[in-house]
Amino acid sequence: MADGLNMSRRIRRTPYTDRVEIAGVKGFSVVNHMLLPKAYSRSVEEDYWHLREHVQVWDVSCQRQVQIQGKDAAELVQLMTPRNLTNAIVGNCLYVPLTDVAGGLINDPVLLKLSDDKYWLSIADSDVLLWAEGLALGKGLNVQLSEPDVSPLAIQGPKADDLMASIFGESIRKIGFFEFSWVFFKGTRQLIARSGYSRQGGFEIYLEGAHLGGELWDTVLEAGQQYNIAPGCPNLIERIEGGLLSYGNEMTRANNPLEIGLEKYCSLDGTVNYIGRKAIENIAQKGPKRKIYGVLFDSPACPTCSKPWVVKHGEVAVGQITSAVFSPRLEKNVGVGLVEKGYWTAGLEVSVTLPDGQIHRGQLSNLPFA
Ligand code: THG
Repeated sequence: MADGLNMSRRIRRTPYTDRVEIAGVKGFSVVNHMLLPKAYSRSVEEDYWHLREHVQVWDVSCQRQVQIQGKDAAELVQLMTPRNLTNAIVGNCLYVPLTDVAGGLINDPVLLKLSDDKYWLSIADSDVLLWAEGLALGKGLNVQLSEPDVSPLAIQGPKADDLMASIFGESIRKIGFFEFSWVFFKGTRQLIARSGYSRQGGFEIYLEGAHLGGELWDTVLEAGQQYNIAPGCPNLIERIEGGLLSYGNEMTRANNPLEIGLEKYCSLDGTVNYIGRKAIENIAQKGPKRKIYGVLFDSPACPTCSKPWVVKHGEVAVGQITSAVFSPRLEKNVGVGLVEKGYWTAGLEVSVTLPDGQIHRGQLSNLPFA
């Protein structure tokens, strides 16, 4: 299998890529047509332990912002998500599923409310800007849509607070979970949120101004020396254990928010109008046919899940795994995927068939894994 990417201009570099290369990046993925570092010198297991103990800096510029601004901005944003945004206030980050008319998932971004008429959708891997453009055009909404020059840099791990306070001052400690505030960096105002794609705590700096990327990276790494900082990337082991879902893997447009555990972000009482409302209310009434579960299954360490793996209970196919990895902490493989109705019991005995034909014994688990 080819393991190199042909680096054309179409695969966009980030404001940090020069530094990421100097730091010894060993491979990339592509998200939103942009590079996402996937590994440096250490193994995914070494990175996992380091992330849980220290602090890491991640180039997550591929979490692109879709900026929605104008008189009808709030209306468009509410139209796009089942989550009730009535009480959202400036300074909030909100995890928002985006749905199509059938209730299928378009994306699962983080929404930032910058002002009453200005929002960012910090997106997972799909072309939300085009969807928003089409909606605005079709509905005749007065909005300006763009992809601003904003590139998030994540600072994740238990030492993130100390590191960030040493750079930006003690006030960053007061930022609440999924809230943002503003700091000054090289004479510019920058947004910092307490969020990120790990369960270890940390921040995301939404750097505005690509020309500042190198300086920000250097500042963070220099200040991070005393905290044993390392360059890293979203860690597959930590993400699966923590029950963080990945658009394109655990969910696509064939899935609805109710089956992937996002019902708490769906207004079902008809108080807000959004695309897919009828479909989602309908699914809620009947109950979803599938639900997301963890699967804990025996060694040896499984390979990368690049095609869903069948999960059986006895001889019956009851679901499929869409992401999996060996957890050195649980000393078993951890997987995540959809399970058919009738088999929704944590602890249920199952088997997982890997691409090489090997069958591993396992059991269903609630998410996140304990
Ligand atoms: N940070 C930012 N943008 C992103 C991601 C991110 N865009 C793409 C992708 N990640 C979106 N996916 C998720 C999934 C889960 C969470 C964030 C982004 C998450 N959710 C909180 C939780 O599960 O505890 C819920 C917060 C809430 O209540 O609103 O952390 O990582 N910028």
